[in-house]
Amino acid sequence: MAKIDWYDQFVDLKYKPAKDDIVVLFYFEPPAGMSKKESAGRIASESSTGTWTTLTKLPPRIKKLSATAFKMDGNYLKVAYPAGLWENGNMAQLLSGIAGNIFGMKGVKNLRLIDAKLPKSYLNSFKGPQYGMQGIRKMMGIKKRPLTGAVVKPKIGFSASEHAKIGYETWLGGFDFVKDDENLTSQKFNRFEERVKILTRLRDKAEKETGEKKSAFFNITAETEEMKRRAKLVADAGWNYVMVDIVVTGTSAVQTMTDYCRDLGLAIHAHRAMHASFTRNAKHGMTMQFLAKTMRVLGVNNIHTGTAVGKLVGSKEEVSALADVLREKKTKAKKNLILEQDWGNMKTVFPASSGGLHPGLVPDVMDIYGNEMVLLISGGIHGHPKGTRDGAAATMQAIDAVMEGISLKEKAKKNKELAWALKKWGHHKPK
Ligand code: CAP
Ligand code: MG
Repeated sequence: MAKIDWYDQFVDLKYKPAKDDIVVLFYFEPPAGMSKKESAGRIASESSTGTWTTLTKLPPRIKKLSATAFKMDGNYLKVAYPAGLWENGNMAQLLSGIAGNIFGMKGVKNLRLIDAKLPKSYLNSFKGPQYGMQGIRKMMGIKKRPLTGAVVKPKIGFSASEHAKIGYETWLGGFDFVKDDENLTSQKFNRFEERVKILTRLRDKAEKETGEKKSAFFNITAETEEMKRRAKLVADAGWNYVMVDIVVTGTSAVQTMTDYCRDLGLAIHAHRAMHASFTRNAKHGMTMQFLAKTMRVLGVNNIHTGTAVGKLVGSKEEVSALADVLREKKTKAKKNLILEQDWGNMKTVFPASSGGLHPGLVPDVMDIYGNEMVLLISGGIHGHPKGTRDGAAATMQAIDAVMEGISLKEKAKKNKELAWALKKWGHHKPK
């Protein structure tokens, strides 16, 4: 009786990956009644050239393009994918292969894509970030300290002029960026054009008064042609950043916008709203580490990476692994968290730490990230007893304290804004 399936041809525990193979690390659990080997064969087959049954016609090329499950270590599986499977420069196609049908197979009870090691030949088919962290620091005139920003809060509901005034207060308190929230775009009460126009005027005022470069992350999230229109409007008003919600807009829209913004001299701040729908479950979906890797390859300049101590999930280990993916020239492997990755000349990306932060938590976050990050404190400045400007000032004082190597308590003795912040929040870790 002819064999009904050929999954076993996609498993070879003696296989040594070729230099230009893409190697993917998965966490997997076979369903009851199926061996790990049978499940591994299904993963490698369905994400490359196979299907559920043996086929009558099979040109010799197929074997060369087929993936190989080559290493199993408990519930961790490595699969090697020949270079010929992938279209250079097409990130969406990579995801439709290694992060496509396989999540829905009955041949796995759980499956999580942890990381993929991209060979130079594939990596070089993408442009990556146009500025890198050093380029952004140069653009903003900030040599060492973390860059700072705040979302106007409540996240939705202010008019454009009310929004802009809070932004001005944020800048006068010493912050670098005023950020739109992920779900603020161009609603009736706060039209995008209006917001840009008023903030442009107040930016010039704030720069004159402070002598510092001030910027904003305008959320251009929309249909792609509309995103281009909004990006152009922002660039024409002399700004250097826009923000894109990279999960809800999608991989190809992000690829379009990084190219379009490159030509406009605009950096992209990547918000990751919706990521937790597939990154949060430790047994199924995809890690934030891999999502962050795809975004560095596509060329965003900052991306949200969590706080470990704030209101949103993400462990200290995951947060520091994420920082390694974004900031290193050669990312070292961390067992079952990230694979090694030689980034060649691809520039770096700022991790953005945000979510439930306030001045009292600045040392905790800087302990994880050091200075090379964008620190976003929003409710944690607008909720300051003396208002936004003092909230921002309190945060800058907390950053200074960490960089001077003194405690916040010590610093607060001569900095009343910080003292007020500690009086309200202390070291509170929001849930
Ligand atoms: C934070 C925030 C950010 C989250 C996103 C919010 O505000 O603006 O969107 O940080 O999460 O809407 O919650 P607060 P992440 O500072 O007031 O909490 O950074 O994990 O992607
Ligand atoms: Mg937000």
